[in-house]
Amino acid sequence: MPPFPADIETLRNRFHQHGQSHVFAHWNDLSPGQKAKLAEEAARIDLGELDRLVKSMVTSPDDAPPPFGELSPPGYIPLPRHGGSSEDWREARQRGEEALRAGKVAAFTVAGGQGTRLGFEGPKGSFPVTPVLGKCLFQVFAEKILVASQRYGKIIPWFIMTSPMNHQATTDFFDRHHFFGLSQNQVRFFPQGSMPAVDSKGHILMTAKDEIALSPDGHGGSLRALVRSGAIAEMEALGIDLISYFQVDNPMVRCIDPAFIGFHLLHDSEMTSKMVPKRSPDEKVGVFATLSGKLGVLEYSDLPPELATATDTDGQLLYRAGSIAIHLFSRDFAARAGGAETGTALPFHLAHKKVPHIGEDGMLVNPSEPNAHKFEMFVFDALPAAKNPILVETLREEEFSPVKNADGLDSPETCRADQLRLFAQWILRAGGKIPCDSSGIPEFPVEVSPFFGDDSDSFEKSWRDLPTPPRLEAGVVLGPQPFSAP
Ligand code: UD2
Repeated sequence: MPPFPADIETLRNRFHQHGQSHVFAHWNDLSPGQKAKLAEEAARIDLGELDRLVKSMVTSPDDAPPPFGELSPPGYIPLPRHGGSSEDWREARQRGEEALRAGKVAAFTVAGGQGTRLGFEGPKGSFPVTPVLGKCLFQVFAEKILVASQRYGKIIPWFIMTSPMNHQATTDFFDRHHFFGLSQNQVRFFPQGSMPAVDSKGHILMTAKDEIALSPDGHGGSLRALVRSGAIAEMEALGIDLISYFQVDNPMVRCIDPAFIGFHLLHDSEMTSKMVPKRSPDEKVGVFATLSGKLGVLEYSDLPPELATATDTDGQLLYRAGSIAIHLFSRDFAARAGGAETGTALPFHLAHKKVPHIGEDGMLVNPSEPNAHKFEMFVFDALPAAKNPILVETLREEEFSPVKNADGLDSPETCRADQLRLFAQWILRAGGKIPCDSSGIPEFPVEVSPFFGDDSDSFEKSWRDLPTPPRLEAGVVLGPQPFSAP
């Protein structure tokens, strides 16, 4: 509960002691409702943490430490078609299936981002993505999780991290759509933390007299939010040992992947990540690298160009292991990295952004240049602390096509094309016929429901079970549609 009105003096004093009293500069002009709102926002800020971050990163940053120590390309488990052992993949799959049948796995989606680049009002998970029915991202994940729950005979709980800014809108959306066929208690929502934006002197920016410039604390905030929200404790009570982590922006992700889970278990790993070979040196994904002996991720902007373009003897990019933000966490490790015992374990990164704010006179200033520092944690920074972290290859065309931008790369249009290509591939591999252009996109849109197939093998099985091959034409949807698209 917000500390208003009883504790308001204590709260204001605290802000005063930390040199942030301007947050309450317009207090006397505010209505009771506005006062309550501001007090509630202010009470959420950890001023001690903010002081430390401002000092070390904004006002007197340490003499730039080298961004990384000794760097080398990491090993990974390749797919059988790229030289991996089919026997190892089979064994991993079986091991993962055992864990699923034993009810050890939960799905976890980070959906707290603001989706600014897409320019979509509302939680990003409510964005329509599938090529015929226009199902939204949340519905796609819900159906995949439902299919996996049925396949392995165990309810797979789904944890969804929202942010304070979109929490209510997200839970309302699920309510309106009857949880897309999942049972309501299979899904848990919790908001991540937020951080205030500060100016170059470390002063908290205000977007209005009653509003602090807050933004979510990054997807790395998911680990501490898992701990602080009680989600980790709940998982423990449910007997969940493994957390299958993915971002809300990628409808092609295998939310539940037995081989991925199996490799994690077989290697006694605490954190396992998927990689795809980078498309080109300048593709905007982080790369996995061994940094001073530890596996980690370097953001694309931090990889020096000479390393980004370096090739090995086969002519492949040396640093090709692109991070597509799909990870598997052991629950105990997530609890540790989320700071259950030691406080925040992940470092913060600084972003320099334009943030509209009010001046001393209370008038809104729209900056033309970046004026604000924002603090964010990245979930992949947990990797170096994990025991036996490993990388497992996956195919981009099967598992990665995020919706990030309104147009161009990683947009609704590219994501639609990638889904269509994958559906056409499944149809062709199963022996069906569908005319496609030279890039593999079918000449008319079709859609495959996860209930019919969520990968090539399950698709082929359903296809074979059909009494007669279906007539494929524009707008055909293969599989039952128990829930209408929002
Ligand atoms: C991220 C990775 C990039 C690559 C790419 C794959 C970083 C810094 N970069 O790029 O290397 O793996 O994804 O798609 O991570 N989110 C929250 N809370 C937040 C911030 C983000 O839940 O406070 C979620 C957001 O809803 C989305 C995901 O995290 O699902 C990705 O966030 P992003 O769009 O900021 O990451 P991006 O595209 O820069």
